[in-house]
Amino acid sequence: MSHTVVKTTPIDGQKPGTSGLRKRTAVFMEPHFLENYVQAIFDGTGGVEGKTLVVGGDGRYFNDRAIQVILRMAAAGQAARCIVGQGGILSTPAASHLIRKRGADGGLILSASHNPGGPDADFGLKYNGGNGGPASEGVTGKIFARTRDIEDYHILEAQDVDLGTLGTSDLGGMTVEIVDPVSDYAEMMEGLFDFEAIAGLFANGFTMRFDAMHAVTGPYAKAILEDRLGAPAGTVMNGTPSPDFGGGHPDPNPIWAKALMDVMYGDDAPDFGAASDGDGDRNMIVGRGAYVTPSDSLALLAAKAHLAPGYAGGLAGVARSMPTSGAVDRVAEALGIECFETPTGWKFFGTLLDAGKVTLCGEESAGTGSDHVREKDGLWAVLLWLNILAATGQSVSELMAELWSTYGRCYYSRHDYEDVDADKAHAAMDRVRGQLTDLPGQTIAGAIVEWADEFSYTDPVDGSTAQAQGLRIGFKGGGRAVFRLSGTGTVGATIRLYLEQLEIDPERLGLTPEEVLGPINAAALEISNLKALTGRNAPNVIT
Ligand code: VG1
Ligand code: CO
Repeated sequence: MSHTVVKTTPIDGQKPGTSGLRKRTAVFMEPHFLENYVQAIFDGTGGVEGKTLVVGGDGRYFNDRAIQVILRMAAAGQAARCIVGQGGILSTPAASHLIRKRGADGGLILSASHNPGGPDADFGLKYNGGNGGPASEGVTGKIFARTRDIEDYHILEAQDVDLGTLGTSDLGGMTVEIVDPVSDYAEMMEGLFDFEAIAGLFANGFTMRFDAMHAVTGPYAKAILEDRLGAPAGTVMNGTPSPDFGGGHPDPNPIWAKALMDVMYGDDAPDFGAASDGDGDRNMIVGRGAYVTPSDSLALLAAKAHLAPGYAGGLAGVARSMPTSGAVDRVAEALGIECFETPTGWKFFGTLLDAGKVTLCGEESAGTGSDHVREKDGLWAVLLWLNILAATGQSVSELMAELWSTYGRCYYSRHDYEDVDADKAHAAMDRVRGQLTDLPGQTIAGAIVEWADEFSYTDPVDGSTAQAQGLRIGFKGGGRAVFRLSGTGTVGATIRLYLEQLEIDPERLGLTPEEVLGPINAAALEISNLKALTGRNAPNVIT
């Protein structure tokens, strides 16, 4: 086997501060592109010589080919060992767990998360550090810098590794270890939750549907829900990972998981429904005829986590991303624990989790997790919900009604304006930014602005800072609108408008989000002049 040094030129790498690189699959498949990025990751993290890496992905198109390249490059870089999920499969939370459990130096996770997959869709690659979490801003900065001055990459010339057979083999002096992607993860879940109580639910006729959306959680959900917990076969739908996710969009929200929503709002709806995304880190929770917003789910889990054995000692603290609603803040206050507000993106939770300051954290984008790994974890959230349902004997609707009557209800909605021309998107943001100091005190479309600012963050653990993390407008009466540009899109710019309104009046707990959020949406649109500036009359996706 010979080791080749290939001359190459810089690529259009990841944006600094984002965890990983997402591009069109065709771009990743261009000659040398993937190789350049992998070399940039290796160089940006100080080389791989003697290191142990975890490698796996969500099974999307090009997953297997890319893993072969990564293995040959890791061997050329003299890595000691690569631990690879069988068939190239590892969900993001399972990869995070494996890095931690095996004491690996880091991991490469192949996924574009909830973005569609296939030759004409998206591919992605991200690097997680030794704590199992997304690379810090410092590390992503070094990787990005390398993508800009890269001159060559190193690769071994070798036959493909058999990814389908468990066990170890040698690749140019590096050990390749193929492991079952599910078993370690399932074992960890069994340690956190009362599997007997959850199995008891199913044994007594409790019904559930889990929509794996043709993505990576299928094998995990079948192994845990059906095989270990005894849920009847068919509980897991769309459970076989497919390279293009069955032609769908593996984003667990009421729009893209419509098949599940139809079941949950139809006749004979099961007791409980859930879905997960492409790489298994997001979750959607829905009761019979009762969709739970991710912000409310985080609040409910914070209020009831102590009912699960893994959290019986209570929570050290909680954290939410800035655009996530304040529902969890109210629970934290009642529990007498601290609630941290971080910028969007899981990496900001990492330092808080590592320092033991928080136990639970979450984002409005359907990500919830805890200190058991350093990524958000879709199935974990589903199992914690099941544990709570089993322990309380209440239904999803009853639990939500109780949450709202105790803490008030944070009506919430996110409006996404996708694939907007980048200049136009920035113009709309600039227009809002330019008014921040003048807005307080003004009445706009009938809503009175109380405060407005641009969110910046100083990490309470390591003192690092993050600027320009979203434009916020607070209204009299507990309303809030936030404007943010997405960092994960692959085409054009996506403007996210996050709307929230707290209601504590018992008479106003059963309204629709549209009724309640209409006034602040109108005010936000007037302030930004979004429609005129972007030429968009309505958001593409409302969640
Ligand atoms: C989106 C979400 C954010 C999430 C990120 C990664 O980012 O808003 O909350 O952390 O995706 O999720 P953005 O920049 O597009 O708003 V996933 O499931 O890709 O790992
Ligand atoms: Co994801």
